Amino acid sequence: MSPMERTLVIIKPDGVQRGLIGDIVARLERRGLKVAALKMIHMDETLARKHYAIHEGKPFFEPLVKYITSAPVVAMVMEGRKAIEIVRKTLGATNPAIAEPGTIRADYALEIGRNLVHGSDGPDTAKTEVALFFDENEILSWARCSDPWIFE
Ligand code: IDP
Ligand code: MG
Repeated sequence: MSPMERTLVIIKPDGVQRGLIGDIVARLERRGLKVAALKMIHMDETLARKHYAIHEGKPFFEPLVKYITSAPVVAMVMEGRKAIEIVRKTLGATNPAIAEPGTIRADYALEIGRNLVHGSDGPDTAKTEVALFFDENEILSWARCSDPWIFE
């Protein structure tokens, strides 16, 4: 059986501004993923540049930093077996225009530069991104009464 994973999810400024926090959290939660940490923050430029460091130098990097720091975001740690891959699949392709219907990006967004949500793309990035946004004591290990009905 695959081990429990933790992954970072961010509801980006467009998701917050458009009143979609509840819908986005609900979609992830109702799949069975467990919220291990959640907070609203206004990302500063230093955090944004660190978080998106891999994209530095690309044409969309500066607009991306501007977008992600333009207004508050909601940062979450989601937990579950295969949580990293499951979150990515639930969010959909980076470009909402070609994301599969039924994914968050396809159902709520149109453009790549306003794609609502972030999800870590692998075990290494999940670890570093979670640590970038949350102190260890902000992440809760808790028994959810529905766990045995979700995890075999
Ligand atoms: P991901 O968020 O699906 O992992 P990445 O390729 O890591 O996608 O890109 C990070 C973020 O940068 C995207 O979610 C999107 O907000 C933005 N981005 C990526 N490519 C483009 C682009 O071509 N134009 C505008 N923004 C982009
Ligand atoms: Mg990425």
